[in-house]
Amino acid sequence: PLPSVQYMHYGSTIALYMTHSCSKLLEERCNRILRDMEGSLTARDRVGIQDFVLLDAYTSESAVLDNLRKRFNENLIYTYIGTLLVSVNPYKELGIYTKKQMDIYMGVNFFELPPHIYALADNVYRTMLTETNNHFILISGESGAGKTEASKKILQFYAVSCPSTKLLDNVRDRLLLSNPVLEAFGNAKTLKNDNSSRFGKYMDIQFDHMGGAVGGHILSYLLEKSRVVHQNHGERSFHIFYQLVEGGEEDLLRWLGLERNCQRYSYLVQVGEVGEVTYQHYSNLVQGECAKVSSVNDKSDWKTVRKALSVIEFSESNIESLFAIIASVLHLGNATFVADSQGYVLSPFTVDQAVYAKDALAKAIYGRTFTWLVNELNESLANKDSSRKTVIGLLDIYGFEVFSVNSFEQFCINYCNEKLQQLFIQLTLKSEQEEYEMEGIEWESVPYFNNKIICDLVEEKFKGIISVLDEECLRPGEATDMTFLEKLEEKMGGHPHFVTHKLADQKTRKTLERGDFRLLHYAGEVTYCVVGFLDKNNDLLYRNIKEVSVPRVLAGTVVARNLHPVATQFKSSLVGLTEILMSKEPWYVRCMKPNEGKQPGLFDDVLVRHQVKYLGLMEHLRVRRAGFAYRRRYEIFLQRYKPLCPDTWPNWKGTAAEGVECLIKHLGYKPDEYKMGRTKIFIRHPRTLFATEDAFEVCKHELATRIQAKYKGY
Ligand code: AD9
Ligand code: MG
Repeated sequence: PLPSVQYMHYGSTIALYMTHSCSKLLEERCNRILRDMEGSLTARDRVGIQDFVLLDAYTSESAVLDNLRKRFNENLIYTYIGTLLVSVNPYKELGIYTKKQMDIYMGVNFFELPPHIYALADNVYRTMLTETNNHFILISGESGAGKTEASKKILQFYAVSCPSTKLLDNVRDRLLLSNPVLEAFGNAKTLKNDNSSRFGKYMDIQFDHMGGAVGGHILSYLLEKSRVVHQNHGERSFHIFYQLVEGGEEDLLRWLGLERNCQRYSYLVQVGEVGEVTYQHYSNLVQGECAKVSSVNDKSDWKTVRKALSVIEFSESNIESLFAIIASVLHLGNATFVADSQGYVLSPFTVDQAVYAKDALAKAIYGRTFTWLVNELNESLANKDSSRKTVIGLLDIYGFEVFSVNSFEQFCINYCNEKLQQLFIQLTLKSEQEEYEMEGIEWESVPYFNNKIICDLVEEKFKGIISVLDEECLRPGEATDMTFLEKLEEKMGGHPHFVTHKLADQKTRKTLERGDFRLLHYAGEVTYCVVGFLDKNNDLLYRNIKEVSVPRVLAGTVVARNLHPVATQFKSSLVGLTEILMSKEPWYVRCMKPNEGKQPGLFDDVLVRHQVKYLGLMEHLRVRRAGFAYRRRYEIFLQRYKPLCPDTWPNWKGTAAEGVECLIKHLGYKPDEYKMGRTKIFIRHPRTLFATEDAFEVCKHELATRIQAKYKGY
């Protein structure tokens, strides 16, 4: 028979004991774990504890911080809070993502090995298979904390660990290669991160009932298009432009009329700061330096992207068109306008209007190309077979960010993070505690900061900042960014999370300009400069550019009214996303940044403490510690485990709750290990459930042996 391995947490020490006799292999496995654990016990002072739930001083922020620091200094970047994974960006290669590591984590109980992103990925995968339901992994943290890397590690783990056939390998390659393509077109160097996601990404990986990855689907959220025509000092445009110029083959560049020199393209050369109206700058070619990024190799990335596009089966003609479009954006950026009616195309625009129209066109072209690209990827990842599938969704969005000047883009990005924090709160702190209440489980509630107040401030119908912005956008010619700000002051004055120069007290006023508004986000204060808000929310193209089929440029600067302002569209897409997520089982990865300098080995206490605070880790820990790791409806629990007790097997006549009561009595659950709710059983520690699962495995095994013996000789 199979052995049962149980782990007991006595306070913070871990003991392991075995019941049943073991096979050699399992004995070795157990001994290895024992050795590791003994080692980790003596080394505890040095390497900290791998699950915060086991921390003696679990209510102390300093103790949590100490534990994180200890582990970080030992290159142990992962720590659990129950099944939630905390990850601290090491900013260096750790050699912990090898095939060998993947093998170690495959199919092993979650708490048996040191915390790892692979352990989480494996646990989600196996839960999906046993429970045949859908899951999602919410990866959050501020810009540069390691979300995108985490999502790639998870995808790679599935690619290696899932069953393999020729057909499935094809899907696997496409899933993996969609990443470099999307990153090339949707990521860029910012001051926070050399490979910063400038769009939100939600990716479903679809599995068949055998656990094979059979398809995928990507949803993308609000790409930061303005980056195409303007980047802040020290930042870059999307990677693909540099990849093409630096890495593109001679023939290709000749065909596209491009020179191998980023400096020749005004869209790739930094100009001004956000908020400055610098249209005239664009007309002067070659401004300043084009940001070179030491951690990014455009040439080799070009090769990867080029190859990926072929594997994903983009046709050669589509690939050519794609690069022609990218080149056309660069060429467009170099177009200049002069106020002279002699020669030249005659246009009713002023120079500024012409430049504005040009930039709008460039942004529109790039934005639509990106949408097209995502559609093509989805086409290629689509699973044509209609059999029942379960999915694991990966959510990797742009993280919370604060720059010295923040604009409409940061407003949208930070609002998105606010929404995800709200989702996290709802799913963990709020619903968890409400469930105990509903189930009649005695519970001392844990207070937490609910950021709903900030979400409402931004998105509330008729009242929120987005509504005010939309209203102003409906008054072209009259409304300006400043009238927008005044309206905000009128409506939001007195709100505890909103302040402007006019509304502020004397001390705060000194830190604000007249054109600023400041939001107190859950993750910290951000001061937004209103310049450009109306314009970016409208995202208008001059109508005559939209209708380029009209042969002549028509007189007048009529603009098409945008019936779907950007922020409102974004808001609805986030509502849609929340609905998608709410229908699935959640798992969390909370990523943290150890320092602002992208430095390995540097643990900035103040910075990390701040993240521990706003990520709600302390509250989560308290709820976890006091709460129950596992809960199941009586019917489901009984159905699965009833073979373990002669009284419940094969059929139980009474209510499901009574059946469960009888079953767990037989299994010897101690009173403090579980609680019976109105409709569910709550189990405090995973180990209790593991023991039951192990017993179930033994039982299945015995049953199979008996059946085999019975039919021997038939
Ligand atoms: V943003 O919100 O998209 O701006 P992310 O996605 O949170 O941000 P990202 O995953 O891109 O951050 O990580 C930033 C950089 O940190 C990476 O480019 C790596 O250089 C580095 N990083 C992150 N995670 C790891 C890791 N597990 N091991 C080594 C890492 N380096
Ligand atoms: Mg990212």
